[in-house]
Amino acid sequence: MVHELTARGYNAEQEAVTLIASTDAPGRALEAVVEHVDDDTLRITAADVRDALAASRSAVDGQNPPGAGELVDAGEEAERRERAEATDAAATDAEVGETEAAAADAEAADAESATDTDRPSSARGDPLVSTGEEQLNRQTAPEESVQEVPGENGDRITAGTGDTSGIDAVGAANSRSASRSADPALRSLEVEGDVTGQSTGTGEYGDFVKVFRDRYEKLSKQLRGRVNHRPANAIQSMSGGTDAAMIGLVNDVRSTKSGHWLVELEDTTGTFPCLVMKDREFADLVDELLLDECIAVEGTLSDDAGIMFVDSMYFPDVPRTYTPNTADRHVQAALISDVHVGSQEFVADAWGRFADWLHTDEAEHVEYLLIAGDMVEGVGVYPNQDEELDIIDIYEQYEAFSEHLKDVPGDIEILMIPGNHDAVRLAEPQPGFNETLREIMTAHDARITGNPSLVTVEGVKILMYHGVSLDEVIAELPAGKASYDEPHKAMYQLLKKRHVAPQFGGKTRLAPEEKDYLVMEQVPDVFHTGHVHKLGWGKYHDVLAVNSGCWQSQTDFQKSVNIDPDVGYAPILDLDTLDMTVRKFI
Ligand code: D5M
Ligand code: FE
Ligand code: ZN
Repeated sequence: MVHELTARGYNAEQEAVTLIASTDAPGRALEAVVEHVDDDTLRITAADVRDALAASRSAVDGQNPPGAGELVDAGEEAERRERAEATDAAATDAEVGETEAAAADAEAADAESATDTDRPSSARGDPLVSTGEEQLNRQTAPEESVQEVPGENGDRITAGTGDTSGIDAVGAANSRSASRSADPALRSLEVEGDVTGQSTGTGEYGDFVKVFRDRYEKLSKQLRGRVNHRPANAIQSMSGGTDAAMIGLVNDVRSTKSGHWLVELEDTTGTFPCLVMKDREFADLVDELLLDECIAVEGTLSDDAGIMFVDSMYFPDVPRTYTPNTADRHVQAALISDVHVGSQEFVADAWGRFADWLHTDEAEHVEYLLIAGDMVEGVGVYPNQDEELDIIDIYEQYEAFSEHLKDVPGDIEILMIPGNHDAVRLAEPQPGFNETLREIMTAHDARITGNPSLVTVEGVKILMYHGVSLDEVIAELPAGKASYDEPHKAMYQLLKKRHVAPQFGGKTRLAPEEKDYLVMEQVPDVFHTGHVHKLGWGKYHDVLAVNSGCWQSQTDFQKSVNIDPDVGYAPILDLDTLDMTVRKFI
């Protein structure tokens, strides 16, 4: 929205942006506003927007496109269910068939109710309009003051690395910020490695060959400088007792009768068996191996040249000397995931507090919101999931999600990738949402890219990946190396393997493409995942790994398997220092 306005040569008050974004057809509302303001206007104010919307109302009244009507209806319905107790005048005002013009009305009703002391605080998010002014009104109305809910707005956890024990809860000031003061022109956000629109795979055998060749190409390049490797077919014809090295994908890992490990490696020419003796100091690295990851080994061939005795093992890894990039100014990004709108367990009130906090002075440097998948609960994702659905229609779920997104200040840049609950193909890499879903979510102008995507925000490379493979890493590795309580350690493993989902054929479904989008060709500065619904962060060779928790309280399934989710946290990342603060909204 802000970009659209600047592209047309306008500056805008934050409230004006929020007002436009909160209408059901922001694109049209924006056009109406731009048409309405005087030619010499440079800065669009909230009053301009209200005038324009009111003026356009008479013009469009009675000739609403049916789509817009449905959208309002669904949004309102969702809102009603979530805030069943909210029955204020503005909400009932929002009848089916109203367009953005009606938003001005609802907004006006809202302004009137500022002095209405009976107004329930749950009316925070009017179905059509959630404005800065409304938030201001809340502050001035004593019965709705934040003191009623002490500490809930942005409790602060200081971020050490990897240690969530040092929780430091600090009450947050809650003053309103008029707008993000920084010049939007300072912002930059670029996306690489996004499969959206590039998918060519047909699932044929040849595609699988291609994608594994590409994986091998890219990852072996990382290892080539470290060993003097030979292809498998060359090693096969070497004489016994010679030194050898090979780079390959792990094809098989077996323990031998005497407790040693036989690791079979495969490259483009064949396979070769490599034996890791149980008493070698690196033998426990075998525990970390996942099938199809790429490693290098060095060793000596047996007398009959049929096997290699491994002396050292290498992973593509992040160089220990890696120095992360940082932004040139003090600016922050909120990293969240797993919103799960449409689930009965979606915590709408915590989300509301988070969105409210984003409007405060304290959050004035938060200029980006990055969401790592599972926007909605989806339909038919797991057996018996329907029993816990609040919204059963997938499109209505996205409409409701879109409504919640409108609570986020209009001048925050949003980027999101899909997860396994979202309505895109399950196999990874997952393309970004299709046109229909994008249409539903246009209100906030969010960038939508694939899972995974490498997002460079003001110079900081943030690898966003939903995280389905984390389940597998946690299942396969010993608890000390990866667990649900320390999801960032599972992320360290992926960084070490330089691949977001190494193991093929398990829980993680892979779609073969021309190239392997799941390889980390570049070292990210920040690795951001979700999926396991646990909060955890820490640094691996100076790369910050963050798993961002969720906005869904424990489901029946999670209860049955003892998953205790971390709900309602928002990790806030300083892009200039890569320090992180976690805020709690529950
Ligand atoms: O998954 C959230 C976490 O819970 C993730 O670690 C998978 C696990 N999970 C949740 N439901 C199931 C079922 N039914 N089977 C297996 N694993 C499950 P999310 O996909 O984000 O809901
Ligand atoms: Fe999830
Ligand atoms: Zn998930």
